[in-house]
Amino acid sequence: MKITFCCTDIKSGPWIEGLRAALPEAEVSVWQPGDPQADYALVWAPPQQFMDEQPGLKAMFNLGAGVDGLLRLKLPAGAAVVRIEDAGMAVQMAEYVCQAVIRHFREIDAYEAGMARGEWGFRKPRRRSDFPVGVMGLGVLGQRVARALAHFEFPVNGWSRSPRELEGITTYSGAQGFGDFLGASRVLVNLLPLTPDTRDILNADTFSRLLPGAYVINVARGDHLVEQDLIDQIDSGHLAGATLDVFRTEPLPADHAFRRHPRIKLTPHASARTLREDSLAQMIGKLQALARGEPLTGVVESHRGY
Ligand code: NDP
Ligand code: OXD
Repeated sequence: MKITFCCTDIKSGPWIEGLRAALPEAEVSVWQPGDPQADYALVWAPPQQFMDEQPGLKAMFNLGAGVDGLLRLKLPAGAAVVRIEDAGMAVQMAEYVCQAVIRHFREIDAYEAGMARGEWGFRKPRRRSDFPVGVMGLGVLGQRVARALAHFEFPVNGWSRSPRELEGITTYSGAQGFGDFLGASRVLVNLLPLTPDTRDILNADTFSRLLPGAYVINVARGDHLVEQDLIDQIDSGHLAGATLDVFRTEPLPADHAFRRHPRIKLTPHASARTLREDSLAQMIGKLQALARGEPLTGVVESHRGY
């Protein structure tokens, strides 16, 4: 079996070593233009030239959960696209979203600012029931996040493309369920994949349907969010603020308006990192399953875009 590695901005050494140690019979190399045909590839943001030169790939393993970057390319016709399913990302996402929700709900910023001014004082406790959280996307990450929020006793709503039943979560689905989902939510968490249906979904119309004083958390993709709509709705007071981990342009330009907005909190696409050991173990298990002719989970359905 020949495996090639074509990942932008990722140090190849430890991945190659891990593959060679687990699959000693495989030929593993870092892709160079002009290389012979491989059977399988590990990819992250590969160039179109890679796809053009590897038409016989049987499967590509994406080094992330989101495949929007890959599906923008013209892919080899027979290659399955396999994405990371959890592999340590879901718990990170749950931690990140819970801290953002709790920080907002408990008014930690205001307490910290008061302490920095030399004050000592209490704020009136807010009612959890006044902060229902809506999670857009109930896949591997969204479900974990919804469950973690429910553990902290927030009322949790979830929205997905097809109907889903999750204990303790009020679920909505499809375009027909979107309005009711938004109208029942005061904190909106985005964990959708980026597809033609979901691009720009965090826009003025969506925000206007949330409960007043809503808070937005975008941890999926920057292209989900219409940036100026977010700023306008925060400045108008309809939204209380936002936590953003992903951006239309990454790295986020140093002079971007988000950087100096007092009600927007930013992190550099760090909410759930790809963990090498966990991800390698998952990919190696799937390569072995493929070699045995077994079916895989996590295979992207390109007609859906995720
Ligand atoms: P999954 O594919 O497991 O889940 C996707 C969910 O979105 C499913 O519930 C799906 O519905 C729902 N969905 C898709 N399209 C629509 C639509 N048009 N309307 C309503 N619901 C829709 O993905 P993951 O949970 O693994 O990952 C989600 C995203 O998180 C990734 O695509 C990526 O963009 C982002 N991500 C961000 C990271 C970061 O560090 N910031 C790290 C990792 C991922 P259904 O259940 O019906 O299929
Ligand atoms: C991913 C990501 O999709 O890192 O895994 O954003």
